[in-house]
Amino acid sequence: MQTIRSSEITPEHIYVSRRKFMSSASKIAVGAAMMAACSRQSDSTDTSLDAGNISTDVDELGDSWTNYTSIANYNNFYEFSVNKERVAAMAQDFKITPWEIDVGGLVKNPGRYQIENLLTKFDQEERVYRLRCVEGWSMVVPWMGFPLKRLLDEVEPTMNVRYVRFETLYDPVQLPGQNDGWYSWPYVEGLRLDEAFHDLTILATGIYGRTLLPQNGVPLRLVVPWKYGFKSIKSIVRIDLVDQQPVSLWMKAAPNEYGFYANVNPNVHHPRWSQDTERRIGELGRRDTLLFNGYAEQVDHLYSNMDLQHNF
Ligand SMILES: Nc1nc2c(c(=O)[nH]1)N[C@H]1C(S)=C(S)[C@@H](COP(=O)(O)O)O[C@H]1N2
Ligand SMILES: [Mo]
Repeated sequence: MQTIRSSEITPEHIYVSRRKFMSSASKIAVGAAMMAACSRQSDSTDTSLDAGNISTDVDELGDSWTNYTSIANYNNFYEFSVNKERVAAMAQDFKITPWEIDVGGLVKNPGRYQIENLLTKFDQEERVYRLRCVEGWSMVVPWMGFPLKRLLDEVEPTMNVRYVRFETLYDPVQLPGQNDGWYSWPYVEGLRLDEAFHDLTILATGIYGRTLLPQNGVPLRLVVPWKYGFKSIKSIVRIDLVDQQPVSLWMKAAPNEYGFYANVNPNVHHPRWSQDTERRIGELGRRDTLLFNGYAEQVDHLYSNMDLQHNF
């Protein structure tokens, strides 16, 4: 990580909301974590044993926030590299200005949004969520962002809408992984409309009160905390409201391994490995994986009439 004064890289709106956020009870914890994050010039790839780990705050289950260095250096972003520990370095020069997001499809008010306008239009709030990768590791991430439903309300979905489809930037010059013919680019993901409108579903714009780093999906990425991490598509340029279930990049790559729903579920195993347990980054050993990643109370009503073995 480069040492840059955060005031140089943080747009004003996030800086302001961070100040608001830092005047809360977690002021000291966040301050300490940010100082740790900013002072450490680390290219360390060892994310499991970090002597400088300052996770002084916890989520609603009492789990410590994953340290900023790990969140910033252990990434899945195949457009840059399939090697998690190389993504951060490869993404450093990712150019995102200007960045526009088209929101359209079966809507009354399709729109093209400049990222700056989205950031000022919607209050940015902090959401601390567990992120569970389908590969069997997890983190606790203090995101900044806003509920996806705010944006969807703006464009006014029509009666026929049943799903939302998301697309990452397609730019094989900047995103060299997109020259890999194994996958069908650009990265595409989808949600059912009720999942998209759920309050837990956010568009994230920051982490630890700071702007997102390129490797985390700058300037805008989806976060759906009860689903496997691959649903949380990065660097979004298009959002369409549609009537057909979208086919994601992962469904195309391996339909028997990656389903549309991708809910975190220890009772439904990946064909090649168990989903019973996970490795929490920064901890030794493994811990049990929770149904819907620990958000069952909030989301199980969405799936009450569904066979989750079949709709995996
Ligand atoms: N566009 C895009 N989005 C993506 C990915 C990707 O390769 N490309 N990887 C996904 C996977 S598998 C995970 S686990 C999370 C990782 O997010 P993080 O690197 O911010 O922790 O991003 C998801 N979003
Ligand atoms: Mo993942």
